Amino acid sequence: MATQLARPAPVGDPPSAARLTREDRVELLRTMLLMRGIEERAMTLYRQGKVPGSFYDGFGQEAVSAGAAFAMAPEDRLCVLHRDLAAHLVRGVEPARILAQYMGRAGGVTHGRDGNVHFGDFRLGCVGMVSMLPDMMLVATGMAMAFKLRGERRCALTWCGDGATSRGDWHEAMNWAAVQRLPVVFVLENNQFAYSTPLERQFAVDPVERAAAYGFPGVTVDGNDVEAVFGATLDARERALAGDGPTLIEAVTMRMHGHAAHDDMRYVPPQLLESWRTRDPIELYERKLVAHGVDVAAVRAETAAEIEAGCEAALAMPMPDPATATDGVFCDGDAEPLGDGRAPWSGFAEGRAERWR
Ligand SMILES: Cc1ncc(C[n+]2csc(CCOP(=O)(O)OP(=O)(O)O)c2C)c(N)n1
Ligand SMILES: [Mg+2]
Repeated sequence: MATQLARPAPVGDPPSAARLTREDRVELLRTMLLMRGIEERAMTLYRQGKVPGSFYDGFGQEAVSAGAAFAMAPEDRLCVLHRDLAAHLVRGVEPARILAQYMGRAGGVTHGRDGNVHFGDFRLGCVGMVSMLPDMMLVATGMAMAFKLRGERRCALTWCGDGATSRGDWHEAMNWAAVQRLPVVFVLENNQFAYSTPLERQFAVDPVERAAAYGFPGVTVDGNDVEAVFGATLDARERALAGDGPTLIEAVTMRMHGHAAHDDMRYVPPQLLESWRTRDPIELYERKLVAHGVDVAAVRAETAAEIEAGCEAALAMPMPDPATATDGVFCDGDAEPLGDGRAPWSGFAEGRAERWR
């Protein structure tokens, strides 16, 4: 059974999730709905031949990127992976720019330099994804090292897959972060598979246990419970900023689609998919918010309209001019210093991040 190695998730809200306001909760739901809707729309565009290459999505894993990104402050830095679209949305990347990115259009985040999931708007604090896995573990650790050396009170976060944990560089990052007590959070997105390889063919112990061997805490959360992911990340960030070093958070979830658009995932046992289908992170959260009196149908309608408008805008964007192919690829003159990553919509500016610290 592929889930054998995954520990049971703790029951109930983490205490820190109690700090979420009703507006925060609606924002979390909105972000997950946007991620799902954008990826569904992009899959259709892919099938229409408008998305070059392949297409990767995080269907069923929306809570992992939404919850973790939501716990981070504007000055923090996020290394966003291929199933973590909600993190870009939390930081304020608009649907039109994301859909344009997938289609390789001039208005995409990389202006057509990469028509795929390897992107990040550094002005919003998202580091463009390095495709070699798990190199973002090292990028996040390096950034955390820089923050510590400069005495800056900020934190780096990276997601990584279960497959990534078997690579040597994953262990190097874990070790160095621990030795230096770096302000970094590692979110292990345990989605039961690395391409077609199930967990029990990847490792003999749950990788969250490895954190203890390196000398820092590893915690397991229900990766389909957005507030559980949020709470664990918030705690890990507080630990990091207190100088107590890294945390490994294992978010247990399920990759509900194939590895990418071309993969029919016939290797996934149907009953495994069925059992996870009843635990869809968006449906679970909608049920919770209905109990809080939120008009969930209205939030759904708003996000659907936002995605449609974004898609129309992206489809109207031109392809990049080939003459500009190397523009922005190499650094001209001095490197632009990173700003504070403030996302205008996010409410960080209204002191929400202050409350969470
Ligand atoms: C070093 C390296 N080898 C192979 C790949 C191709 N590849 C991309 S995603 C992936 C599966 C990774 O599995 P996991 O880490 O569990 O992440 P998931 O896709 O399940 O989110 C592979 C093999 C890669 N990007 N980098
Ligand atoms: Mg995986």
